[in-house]
Amino acid sequence: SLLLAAAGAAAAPIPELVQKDGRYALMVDGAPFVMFGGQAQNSSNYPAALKKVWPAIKDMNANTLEIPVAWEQIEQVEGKFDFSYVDTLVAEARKNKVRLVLLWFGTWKNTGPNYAPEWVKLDNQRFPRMLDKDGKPIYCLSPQGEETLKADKKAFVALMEHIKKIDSVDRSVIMMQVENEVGTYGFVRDYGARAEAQFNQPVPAEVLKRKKSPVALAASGSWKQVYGGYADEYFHAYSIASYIGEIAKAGRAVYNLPMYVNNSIRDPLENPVKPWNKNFASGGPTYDVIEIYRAAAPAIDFLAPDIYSHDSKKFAATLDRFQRPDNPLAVPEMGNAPEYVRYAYLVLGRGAINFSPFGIDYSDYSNFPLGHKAADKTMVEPFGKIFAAFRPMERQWSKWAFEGRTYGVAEGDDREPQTVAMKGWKATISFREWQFGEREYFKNVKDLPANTEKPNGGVSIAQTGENEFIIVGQYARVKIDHADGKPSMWARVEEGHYDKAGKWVMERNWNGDQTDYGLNLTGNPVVLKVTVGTY
Ligand code: N0T
Repeated sequence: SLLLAAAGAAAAPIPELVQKDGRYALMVDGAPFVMFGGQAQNSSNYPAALKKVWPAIKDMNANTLEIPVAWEQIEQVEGKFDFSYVDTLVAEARKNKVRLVLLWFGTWKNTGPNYAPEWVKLDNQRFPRMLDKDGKPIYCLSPQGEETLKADKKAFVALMEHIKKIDSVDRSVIMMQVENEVGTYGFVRDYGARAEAQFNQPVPAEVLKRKKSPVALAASGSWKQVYGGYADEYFHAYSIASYIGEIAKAGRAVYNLPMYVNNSIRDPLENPVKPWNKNFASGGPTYDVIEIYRAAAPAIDFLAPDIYSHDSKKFAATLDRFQRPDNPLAVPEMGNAPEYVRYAYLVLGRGAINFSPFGIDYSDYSNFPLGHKAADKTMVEPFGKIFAAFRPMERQWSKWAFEGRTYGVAEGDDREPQTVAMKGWKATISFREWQFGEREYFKNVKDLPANTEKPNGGVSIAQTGENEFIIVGQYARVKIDHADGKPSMWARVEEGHYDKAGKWVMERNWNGDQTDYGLNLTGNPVVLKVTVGTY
C-alpha cells in the first residue's frame, strides 16, 4: 500500500454482495452494479482466441465478460503455475473497459472432468471417480476424493492469489464462478466406500435446520431416514456443495471476491418436485436444494440458473424459483437465439444482478439448436441494441433495482397482454400492435407489424417517483392507469438519456399520435422518462 500511495493510485473497494429487505446488489467500486454481460464460448480462454471475443463484447455493448479459466491451462504440470492467459485477459479487459467474471473450470465442467489437467483426469487411483451401485467407476470425479479436493483447492487458491496481485487496485475481476454446472448425469450419487459410510451417518444439523423433507419422515437420522426417496440426490448435493464450499472458502481467505455456482436447471413447473429420475444432473445446485448448498457451502453467495428453455412459462417459473430472500437473481447463462432476446427486459426488470447470454464471441462456433444459428454480428446485435439503451443509466438502473423499484415483462408465447401492478399505478403491456390506433378501429386490417412473427416484445420499467417512470422496451405498447381507476393521463413523455454526470437529457417530448394509443415501442429501444397524473 506504500507503493500504491507513492504512485497516487487509490484502490477501489473490493466487490461485494450486499442484501437489504430481501433484495441484493453487487457492489462494484462502492455502488450497485448490474452486469449487462455476455459469456464467451468454452474454448475462447486463450490469448489468441480473445481477439474474437472483444469485438463481440463491443458490438453487444456489454459491461461484463464471463470467460473460463481452466485448471488444465494454469497447472498443466503439477505445481507449476502459468497465469499468462489471466494476465492478458485482465489487461485486455481494462483496455476494453469491461469487467470480468472468471469461470473456474476445475474438477467439474458440465459435470465432467475434461478441464482438469491430464495428471488429474487420467489418474483414477489418486483422483477417484464415482462408483456406481455395482462398484464400477463412472465418468464423473467423486466429490469424496480428498486428493482431488486438495489439488483443485490448491490451484484455485493460486488463481485467487494471482488475481489479488494483479487486480487489487482496478478490480477488473468482480466475481468468480466456482466450477460449472456441477452434478452427475445418469447416476444419482457415489457408491464408493467413503460415500457409503457418510450416507449412513446422521444428516448434519446445519442441513436439518434449513431443509425439510418434501414428505413427512423422521426429523433426524440418516439421509435415508430423513429424506426417503430424495435421500440419494440430497446427499450427493451435500457432498458436491461441501467440496465446492471448501474451495470457495480457501479462495476467499486469500482474496474475498463474491462467488457463485451455476445450474443446468430441472423443470421449474414440477410441483411438488419428484425424486431424481435421470432427468437432470443429480447433486447440482437446482432450486430445490438451495438450502442444502447454503448449509454446506456458506462461502458460496448464491445459486444461479442457466436457462436454455425459451418456453415463456418455464422461463418465468425458473426466475421465481431462484429469486428468493436468501438467493439473489442472476442469469449467468441463457440461450443467445432470437427467442431469448425479449427476456432481457424480464430479467433486468426483476432486479437481477447479472444478465449474460451465452456464446458471445466470433469464434466460428454456434451451439444451435440450443442457441443462435449464427456466430457473427447478427447474433449479438439484438442484445446490443437493448444494452445500448440501458448502459448510459446502468448505475441508476442498478440502484433502482436494489431499491425494488423495477418491473419487467417479456412477451409470452400466448402473445397476450400483461399487467404490472406498481405503486399506485398499473401498467398494461400489449403486443403486435401498430403504432397508431386501436385494433377495433381497423377490424378489416389483417396485417401485423414486421418482426413480430415470433414473440419479440419486452418492457422494463423503473418507478423513479410517485408518478414518474423510466421505461425501456421493444415491440410493445405500454399504457399506465391509476391503480384505483381515477381518471389519469400522461403528463409528460420525454425521450432522452442520462449523461455522464447522471443528469437526464431530454431529446424530445412525445405527444399526439405518439401517445394517444399508448407508448408504442418499436424494434429500436429508446429510453422514456414518463410522468403521469390524475384529473
Ligand atoms: C452450458 C453451455 C456450455 C435438451 C451449453 C448447457 C456452458 C454450459 N450447458 O452451450 O457448455 O459451459 O454451462 C446445458 C444445457 C443442456 C440442455 C439440453 C436441452
